[in-house]
Amino acid sequence: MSKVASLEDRFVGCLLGLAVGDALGAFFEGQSTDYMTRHYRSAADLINNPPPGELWYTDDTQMAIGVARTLSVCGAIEEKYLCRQFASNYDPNRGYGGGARAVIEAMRHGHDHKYLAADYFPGGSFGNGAAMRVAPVGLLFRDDHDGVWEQARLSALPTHVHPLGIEGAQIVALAVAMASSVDQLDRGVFFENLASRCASLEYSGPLGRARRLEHVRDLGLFGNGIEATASAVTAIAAFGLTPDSYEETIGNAILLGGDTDTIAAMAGAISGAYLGVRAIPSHLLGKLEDRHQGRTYIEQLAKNLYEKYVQTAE
Ligand code: F2R
Ligand code: MG
Ligand code: MG
Repeated sequence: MSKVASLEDRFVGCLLGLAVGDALGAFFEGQSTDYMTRHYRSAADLINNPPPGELWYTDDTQMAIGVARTLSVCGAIEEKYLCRQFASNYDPNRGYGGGARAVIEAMRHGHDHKYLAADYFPGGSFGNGAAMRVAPVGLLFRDDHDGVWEQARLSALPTHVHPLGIEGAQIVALAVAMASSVDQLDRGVFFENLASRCASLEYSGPLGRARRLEHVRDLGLFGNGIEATASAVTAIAAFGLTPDSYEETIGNAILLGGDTDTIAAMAGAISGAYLGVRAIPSHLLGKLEDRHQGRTYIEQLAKNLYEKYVQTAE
C-alpha cells in the first residue's frame, strides 16, 4: 500500500497512536488471553465495539509526554529536564509500576532517585517502562540510528538501568525511526536492522523469529508480560504482521491479554509513525480524554517535536 501521510502526520500519528493504544488497552490490562478471546471474536470486533465511555490513558502516555516535551525543548535527552518532566507530570492514579513509582516519588521529594533506580530491583528494572515511553526518541532521531540507540539509552536511565530494560527501549525507538522513514515496509530489512543492533540474545533471537511470523495465532509466543523482554518484541511483531492497519495492529496486541495497554501503546506508536494520524479510527480518537494534557495537547506536542526535527535537520 502506498501511503500519503506527511511527515508531520506521522509524528502526530505516532504520539496519538501510542495514547489510543494505551488507553484502549488499559481497559484490559492484566486479563488473560482466554478472557479476551471469550469476549471478542477478532481485532475488528474489539475496535468496532470498544468499552463505553472515555479512553483514559495511563503511565505509558504520561511518561511519553515527558520524553516528547524534553526532546521538543532541549533537542536531546537532558537528564535533569527529563526527571523534572516525569516528576511534575506524575499522577499515581495512572497505574505506574512499583519501581517506577518509587523512583519518581523520590524525584518529587528531592531524594536519591538514582540510588533507587539502581537498587530497587537487583541490577535495576527490566520492566517495559522505558520501552513504553521511548517513541518520541525514534521520531526526532529518525535519520541517525546511532543517535536513536544512544538517546533511547539516556531516556531509560532515570528509571531503568538494567541492560534488558534499556535494550527494550532501544529496539522500540529504532522501530519507530524506521517506520517513520519508509513508504513501503520491507519486513526483512526492518527486522534485520533491529536484530543486528541487539547485544542480547533475548532480543535478537525473537526479532529473527518475528520476521518470519505469518499468523496472528503465533503472536502470543513473543509474550504478553510486564518485562521488556516479554513485550517489546511482541509489539514490534504485531506491527510487522499487519503494517497497513493500525486497527489490526493494536487490536491483535490487546487480544493477547496481559500487559495490554503497554503492548498496544508501543505497537500503536510504531504503526502511527508508519501510517500517519488518519489511520487511527476517528471513533477511538474522539473518545480519547481531552482535558489537561489530553488529545489536543498531545497533538500539539507532536507538532512541536516535528518543528524541532525540521530545525535540527536544516
Ligand atoms: N504497573 C502497571 N500495571 C499494574 C497495575 C495497574 C493497575 N491497573 C492500576 O491502576 O494500579 N502498569 C505499568 O507498569 C508497566 C511499566 O512498569 P515499569 O515502569 O517498568 O515499572 P517497574 O516497577 O520498574 O517494573 C515493572 C515490573 O517488572 C518486574 N521487574 C522489573 N525489574 C525487575 C527485576 N530486576 N527483578 C525482578 N522483577 C523485576 C517487577 O514485577 C516490576 O513491578 C507497564 O505495564 C505500565 O502500564
Ligand atoms: Mg500503563
Ligand atoms: Mg502496562
